[in-house]
Amino acid sequence: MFFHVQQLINDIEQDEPDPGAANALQEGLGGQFGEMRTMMQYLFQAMNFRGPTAKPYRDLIQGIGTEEISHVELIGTTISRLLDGSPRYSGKPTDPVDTPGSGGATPLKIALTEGNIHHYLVGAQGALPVDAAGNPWLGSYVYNSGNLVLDLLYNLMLESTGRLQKSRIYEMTANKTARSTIAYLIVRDQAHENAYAKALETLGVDWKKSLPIPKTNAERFPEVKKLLDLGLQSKQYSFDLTNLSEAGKIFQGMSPSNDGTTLDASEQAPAGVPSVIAPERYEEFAPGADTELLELIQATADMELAEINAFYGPTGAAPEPAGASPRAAAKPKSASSRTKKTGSKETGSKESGSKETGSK
Ligand code: MN3
Repeated sequence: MFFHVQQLINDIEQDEPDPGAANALQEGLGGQFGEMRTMMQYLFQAMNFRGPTAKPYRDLIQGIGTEEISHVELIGTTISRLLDGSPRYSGKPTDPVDTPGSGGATPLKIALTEGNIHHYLVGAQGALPVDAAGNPWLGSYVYNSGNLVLDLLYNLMLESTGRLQKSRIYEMTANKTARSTIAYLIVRDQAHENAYAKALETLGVDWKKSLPIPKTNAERFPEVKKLLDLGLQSKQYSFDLTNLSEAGKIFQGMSPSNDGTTLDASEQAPAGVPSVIAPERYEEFAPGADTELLELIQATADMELAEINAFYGPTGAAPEPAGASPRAAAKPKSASSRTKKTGSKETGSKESGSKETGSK
């Protein structure tokens, strides 16, 4: 089962709205080689996995699949941020998106000329499960043959293509909001390339000099360089609260990327950053609350909440999983200190306040 932490896996930098960049990022979310596919492909491969002795490979795929859920969340949130407020954007007069109908009778006029009209017409300045050409995400993208070597080969191809496309998107936009997320995903794609390449190495493949794909650590992208200096291309997290993952048996030793680094699977999860709720957008009727509804919403927000004992891990005495090793003793690694900090009330109201008054 899955838990959710009210944090984003990486920080999204603040910058101007940019509907064109938002649409380019849709390929990284709902495209054939996007985050929705990596998430679904690895989760299906993990669910359908066969061969109990191959558990380390299942755990590796499962752990990466779990990370991909957070990548979907990160890139989707980034697209929303790039779109949010773009119709009434009034920043630099030279900016090409500075042609809103703000204050006039057509506040959503921007939808006719910038990016994807569905971002304004179907959604309310938010991400959609489609690619950059508007094609809906397809379940048939998911590859799961049940043959371990074939599945690992496809996964390596998927990460490499994702990384190639993100490197191209990086070169399409200088927007800091877009680039902060693209850079992070380029580096994490490389970590996952390393993971699948290493898994194939254990099965007899010798990569020699083919990796990474594309054949660069992308250090010439400054945002990527920063993350490489932190070694993020050589880490894989377990995302495992039960301490049962054996993925570290595979993700260790020298990196197949030939960058002189050692693979490290010792961390449960990255620290993450607080997530905030986007402000209301009146021109989209979102969330569309009038005075009466707002009073009811406020009344709910003001209600007393039962105290939940918040910590990372299952609450009750969990049944021992079949075939579990003695390591199975569930031991949540992080305690309550982290979960309580980001109250939704607090961050929600702060965000809508600051955005609406237009600090731009
Ligand atoms: Mn990913």
